[in-house]
Amino acid sequence: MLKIALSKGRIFNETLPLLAQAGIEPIEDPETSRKLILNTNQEEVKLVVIRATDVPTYVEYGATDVGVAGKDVLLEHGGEGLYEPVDLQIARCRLMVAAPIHALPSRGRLRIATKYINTTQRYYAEKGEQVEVIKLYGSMELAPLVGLADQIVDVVDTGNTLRANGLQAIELIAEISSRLIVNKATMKMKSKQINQLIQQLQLAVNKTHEKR
Ligand code: PRT
Ligand code: MG
Repeated sequence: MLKIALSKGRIFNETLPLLAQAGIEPIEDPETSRKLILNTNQEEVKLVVIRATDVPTYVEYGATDVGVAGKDVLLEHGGEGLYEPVDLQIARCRLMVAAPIHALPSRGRLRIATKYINTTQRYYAEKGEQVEVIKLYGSMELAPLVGLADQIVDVVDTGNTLRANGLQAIELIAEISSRLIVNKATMKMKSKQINQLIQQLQLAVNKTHEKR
């Protein structure tokens, strides 16, 4: 049995064509099915639908053998107990600091709202800057508009969400894409199956990018 953890939405949609090239195709559609464990064309392979931020936890504890997670989520989680053998080059975006377009220079300690508190604290510690980090669970763009924070740290794709809220990206923290992650014990115990999956996915990624 091989359990693969995926989150609904962009990661699921962009992983599917890569899995198909590795011979794995779900029989059920997660957008219409309420089931969280989906059967595939291979009796031995199941897809497990998990909240994006929970994927590293399921894989770390071996509840699922492998998973697909954004580098933003992995940086924040810390990645203990995990291998990260393939950059799937999907769900690409950038982790950025953003500020109001017409921000005045701030006096004193900057307040930064984000769901990426560990990554943000590490980033400013490395710069030697003292900031106050405020944990939010979503809609970070709102925080500067109502005076909760001076700036935010969030992932940015087109930048439309920032622009719509009078914000602009001012610093790049990291380029982000999604990775195949593998539980360290699984890598040993199911090495044949996992290595085959790694090879097939890497091949699928290479093919996708040759075409461009
Ligand atoms: O939605 P949920 O709270 O369940 O979890 P999630 O938001 O973490 O999941 P999901 O599926 O939205 O994102 C999964 C992964 O996709 C993230 O961990 C990133 O690695 C990656 N990714 C790529 C993105 C984006 N692009 C992206 N644009 N994740 C989020 N966004 C957000 C962005 O923060 C902004 O609010 O989408 C909004 C639109 O972006 P713009 O810049 O195009 O306007
Ligand atoms: Mg989302």
